[in-house]
Amino acid sequence: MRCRLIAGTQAAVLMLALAGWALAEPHKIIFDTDFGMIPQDDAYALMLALHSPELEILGITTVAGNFSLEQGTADVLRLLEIGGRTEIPVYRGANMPLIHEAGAFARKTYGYWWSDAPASAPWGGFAKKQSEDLGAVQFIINTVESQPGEVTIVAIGPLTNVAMALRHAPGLAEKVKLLVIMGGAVAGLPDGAGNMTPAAEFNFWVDPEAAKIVLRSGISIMLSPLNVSRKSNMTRSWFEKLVAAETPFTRLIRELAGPQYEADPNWTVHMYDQIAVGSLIDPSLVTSTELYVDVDTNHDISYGTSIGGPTLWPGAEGAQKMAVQHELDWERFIRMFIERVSRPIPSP
Ligand SMILES: [Ca+2]
Repeated sequence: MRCRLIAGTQAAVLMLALAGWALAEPHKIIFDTDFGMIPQDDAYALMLALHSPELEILGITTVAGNFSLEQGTADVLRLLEIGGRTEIPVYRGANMPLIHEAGAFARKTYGYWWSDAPASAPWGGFAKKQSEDLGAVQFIINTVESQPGEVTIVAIGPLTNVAMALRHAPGLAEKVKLLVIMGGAVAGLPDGAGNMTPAAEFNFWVDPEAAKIVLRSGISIMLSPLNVSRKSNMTRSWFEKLVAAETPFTRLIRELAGPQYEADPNWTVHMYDQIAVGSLIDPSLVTSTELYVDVDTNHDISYGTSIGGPTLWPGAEGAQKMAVQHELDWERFIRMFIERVSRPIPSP
């Protein structure tokens, strides 16, 4: 009996040691986001990141994209409050793309990146938590330079903040451990049509010049384009599993995303930023191909379009190779996502 107890204790100690080893080196990440409250994908992606011990969020940087900078910042502060994670600092970034000015098309189609309206109150009211005085670009520079080779940037909005950091701090690209980007659509792989124009994806289209600077910078990149997003399928059945538990996050999801499923039982949505975060947590969830990827910055019919190919082509000199995701183990991904997002949130 005593031997069994000792063996059991040793096994427990070994398991704890292994668990400790597995969690010993989480990815230190900067979470760069054009945030929007649920049902926006950035909010789901942040919930997943907050509940993943493989990731340590050093700070959140906001950028104009889905919504204005002010709205995105107000919403992300509120989500951190709901999630009981107000210790994570939030830094306000670029409120406009580098060059792209909003024309009539931008104003009547998807996205409020151009808006200068004051932020509306998030679900449950404005957070007590405030953003930091330091700007997002300086935070990115300071953080990467103080820990060279250790910081991963997860960029799930237009790449304006990252491009500005690279421009202001020569040599920064070599000090970033990894850059995970949700952006682009690659026509050379299946499911590569755009979602903003026939060929351009939203994040890259909002700030094509920034995307081109970042993609050509020499940073090690994992690209999560629309090709892989389109392998996801968030049906009502999965949604009901997601909101089955009772937590502050699932209550928020039920209230803000539930009506879409109630109005149409066949409603389904893709996941975008969630997959970028998930692929960092567990790279085996996605299949990638190494391609050169570049962005068209000519102000004409293909503005903001990303193009990928296995070898360089005329005009793409200076483009770099990166891992381009295109296949997804959807069922394994969504089961992980649901289990993590619906985990209990400790009371404050
Ligand atoms: Ca986003």
